[in-house]
Amino acid sequence: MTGPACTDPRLAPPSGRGLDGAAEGGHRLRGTDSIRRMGLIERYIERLPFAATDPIVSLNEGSTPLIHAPRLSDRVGADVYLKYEGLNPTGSFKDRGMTCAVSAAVREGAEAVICASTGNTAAALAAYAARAGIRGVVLVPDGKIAAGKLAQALMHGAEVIALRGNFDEALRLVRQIADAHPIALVNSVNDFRIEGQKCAAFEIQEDLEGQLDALCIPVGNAGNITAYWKGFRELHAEDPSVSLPRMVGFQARGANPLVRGEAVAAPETVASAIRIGNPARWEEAMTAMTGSGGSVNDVTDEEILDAYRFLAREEGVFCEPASATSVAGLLKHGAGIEPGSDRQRIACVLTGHGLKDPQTAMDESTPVIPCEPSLAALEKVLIR
Ligand code: AN7
Repeated sequence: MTGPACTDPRLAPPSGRGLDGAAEGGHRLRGTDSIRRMGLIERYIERLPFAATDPIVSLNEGSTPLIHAPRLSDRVGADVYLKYEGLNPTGSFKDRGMTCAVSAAVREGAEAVICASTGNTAAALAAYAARAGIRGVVLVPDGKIAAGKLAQALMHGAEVIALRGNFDEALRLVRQIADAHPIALVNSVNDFRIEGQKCAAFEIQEDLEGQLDALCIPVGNAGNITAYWKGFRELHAEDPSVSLPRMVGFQARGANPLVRGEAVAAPETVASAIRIGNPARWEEAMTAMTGSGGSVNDVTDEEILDAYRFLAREEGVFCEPASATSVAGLLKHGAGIEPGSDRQRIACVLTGHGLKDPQTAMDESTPVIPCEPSLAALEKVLIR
């Protein structure tokens, strides 16, 4: 596919050069095709349950950057990278699973999709349902989802139902309604979600040439850790020289069923995205962690917020509180590095963008500085 040709004379630069501004024999901008971000299914179609002729619902998700974090690396004594999933189209990793789940639903003739959500799945569902031209319905815990996520779900035209209950209750209800009515369930209990999300493991191993030692990841409903582990295992099965990293999961202290070994009836945490007490992929998450030599631990809200501020202020990377759980956990518990081993490579998954939750960001920051419009007033506040 090539970009549209520029035929509109109003867009032509005055010198009579082309839009790329190149003089005869001079530098020419490359075609947009060569740098275009390919959609996830298109990029990994050979590893996904789709055929080239299938209807694909995509917003060019995936291919997110793996950013080296020098200050975090210093603190940990390893090479730490941030998988910045906030740069997906709706600002979270959920887009990877949603392109697959909605494409499959459309292939099967679905006219509506539904999910329960702590916010990000709702935003992703809403966008992909809009793109597909089908009905989108989301059940969210009333008053417990971040403002950005609610704005997205509403703006994309989903029907947003605020449940007077928590995520676990919402998930139970959507499972029942999808069993009884022709509406496709696209929570991560849907295997297409896992298929899409496993591709993030491929991207990391491509970027690190197959030499990742540990993956630190927040765990809520436990779909993502399940997906990464599947992705890593598939690569390793094809080529044993590609490492099988330790899967190191972290939960918030107030929503830590995997750490306790029992469901949490009334989960509570500032990291609203992972305010989940009874994860759907519980067994698979435990298999990922134990099978890889990893572990599961928890961190307090204060530790999460410390990591959240640290990432923004010292690494220049703004993620939402739930995402900072991976870094808070790494700082507190480590990632299973043996003393005396070679310098390790660790990736922390930053699952969602900081702009998702503006309220927490402002609560955790110093206030703005008021100033009258004069030089003297500006000097007074700036020059110390
Ligand atoms: C930013 O949107 O469950 O362990 O309904 O939004 O795969 O559940 C969100 C989960 C981590 C946990 N970080 O991933 C939902 C939802 C962010 C998230 C998780 C979520 P899973």
